[in-house]
This record gives sequence, structure tokens and C-alpha cells, in this order.
Amino acid sequence: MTAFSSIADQLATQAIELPSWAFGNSGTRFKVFGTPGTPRTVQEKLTDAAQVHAYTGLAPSVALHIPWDKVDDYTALGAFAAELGVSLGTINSNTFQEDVYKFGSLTHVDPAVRRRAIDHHLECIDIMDATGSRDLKIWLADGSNYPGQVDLRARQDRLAEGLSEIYARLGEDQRLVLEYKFFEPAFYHMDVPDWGTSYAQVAALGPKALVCLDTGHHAPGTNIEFIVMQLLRLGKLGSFDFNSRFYADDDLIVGAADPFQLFRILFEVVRGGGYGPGSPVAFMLDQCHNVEEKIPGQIRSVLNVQEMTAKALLVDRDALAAAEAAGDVLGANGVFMDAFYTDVRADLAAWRESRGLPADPMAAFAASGYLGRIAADRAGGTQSGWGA
Ligand code: PSV
Ligand code: MN
Repeated sequence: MTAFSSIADQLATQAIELPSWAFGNSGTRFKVFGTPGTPRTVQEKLTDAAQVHAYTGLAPSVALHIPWDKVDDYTALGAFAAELGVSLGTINSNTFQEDVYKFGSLTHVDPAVRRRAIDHHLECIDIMDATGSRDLKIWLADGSNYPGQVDLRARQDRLAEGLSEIYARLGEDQRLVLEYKFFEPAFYHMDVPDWGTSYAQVAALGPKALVCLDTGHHAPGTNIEFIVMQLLRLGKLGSFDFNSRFYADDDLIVGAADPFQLFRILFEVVRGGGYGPGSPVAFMLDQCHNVEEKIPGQIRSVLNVQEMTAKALLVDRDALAAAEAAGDVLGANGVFMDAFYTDVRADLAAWRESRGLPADPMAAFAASGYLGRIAADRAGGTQSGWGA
């Protein structure tokens, strides 16, 4: 077993981006429950996100979703974030909430709708120029519900055309990440359903286009760590949207449903060179807190990623390689499981304290009284909600 002290410096390089929308209300199509203190503005979302970073040291940036987080002055918003100790991160486009997109956006049969969708993405890149963001994240709700409803191939061609116009507008240091999802909102087919389609589309664009892997966007039983390995091998893993799921795209706290899967994914990230300062892989959360408190939900999430990262770093790679080479099936599995079962919680608490962070960020945040203060202070106004 690798000693915890030998991974301490590697842990210090971890950065996990928070989604602004995690701080707003969300729910299902049945009900969105409000919570006292929920942010009404993007500034309040950033203020809450900064709490997560202050208590964990793990979340220095916040992803924005456009138009939900639209403001007049992005330079001022960036300065506001900096005052709080965080920065503005990935810009997420949104072509899924306007009536005009009922039958698709970049894949729509009508050139006028495609034009509108492309222009939205160009506007997102203008915003990236102002915020200094590196990544544009594209997730498309495009798809169909019934066999025969659309021409599947023609839509791939239109998608390629739209993406290449967006790609051409990227600055030298900017990137595009294309997210895939196997179903929802469309149920028969999605235009970007899987990593292979995303890969085929981004590979045709060029080196600044990569795949975004949302851990909740696969059929049950999918070996996600295999996809991670393959995308790293191909040099096309751009980012993660971390969350966990029991049934569909549940957007639950990462590591809650299946901590072992998170460990396996992070091990492939580490083994494939996707972890560390020079890595091109962005770690982000994409979660919604329907019934739990949002800020502690985000703190729990980044701590879960950190805990499984520590275990993944603890795998004795030499012993594993030796067992693999010797065909020692149970020996190799034993080395792997040994790291997973190692309880790193006390070591992580000491590691935090040695860096001026609370040993128990959940308890320290709860004791701070912040939730009570925002519940009292943020009276009136309209709470942000998923989609608002
Ligand atoms: C789609 O389900 C998705 O995962 C995309 O990342 C969206 O932009 C995000 O959720 C919105 O919550
Ligand atoms: Mn996502």
C-alpha cells in the first residue's frame, strides 16, 4: 500500500468546478421545492459557491449557464467572484428551453433555427472572452421520440456543420467540450447519445474540441471507467460532469449512489494521466439538490471526489502491474480493493488542518450559521430555479 504522506502534494492540486445551477432550486416535473435563502441572482449563487471553496479548498471556480446567469457586465461579475476568492469557469450553452427548439437546435431541419442556435453559441464565446473562461460546454437536447420522425443521418451532418462554425470562432486558448446523453428529453433517439458520437464529431473539428463525460448519462451497467480510459487514450477527454444516479439522469450527489464506481473512474483518470496540473481534464460537478440543502450538498460532493481520488492515488501501481503481468487475477484484484477499502478520512482531516482548512468541513460549515443568515437576509425576490 502506498503511504498517504506520498500523495499529499498530489491532492493539493485538485480543483473541482461547481455548477451555478446547483445553488438554485430544482426538482422533478412533479414539483420544485423552494428553500429559504436560495439565491435570487448569479451574484448570490457565487457567494454561496465561495462558501464551498472556503471550507474545502477544493472548488476555486464556478461554471455559468447562459442565459440563466446572463449579466450586462461580465468583467464586473468576474471581479465580484475574485473578491469572494473564486473565478468564473466553463460557460454552458442552453438551446433546450425555447419553443423554437421543440424539434432540435443545431440539428433542426430549418436553417433559421440552426442559425439561432449557432448564434447563441457564438454569444457564449463572446462571454468567454469577457470572463476569461477556457471551455464552452455544449449539451444538446436534440433528438426524436418516434421511429421515422426524423432523418437521423441528415441531423448528424447538420450537427457537424453547426459545430464547425462554432469551433472556428474559438480563440487560441479556448476549447469546446461536447457532452453526450443516451436519453432525455428525447426518448427514441438523441443526436449525441454516446461517447462514440461525441468523439466522432469532435475529432472532425480539431484539437480544441473534446468530449465531456457526464457520469449520469449512461445506461445502467455501463462500464464508465472503460470510456474514461479510451477517451484518455485518444487524447479526447476534456471534462467530467460528476453526479450519481440510481435510475435515470438523477443528478444526485457524486459518490452517493456508487462510491466504488467513482473510485474506479478516478483510478482510470490517474492511470491514464488525466490527473494533475498538466492534465487537460476539467473536473466539474453537474448536480441538482432537490431535497437536501444546497451548500452542504456541494461540500459533501467535492469531499466525496477528494476521498475517492485519495484512494485511487493510493493504489500500489507497481504491485498491481506485477500481478497483472503474472496473470495473478485475485492478487491484482486484491491490490485494487485494498486501496478502495483503506479508510482515508482521518488522514484527509489531518491533511486539511495542516493547510489551514477545517478538519470536518461539513461540521464547520453547519456551525457557521451561514444558512440561517441567508434565510433571514434573502427575503423577497424570486428564487433562482432550475431553468430560471
Ligand atoms: C443535461 O442533462 C445536463 O447534464 C447538461 O450538462 C446540462 O447543461 C445540465 O444537465 C443542466 O443541468
Ligand atoms: Mn451534464
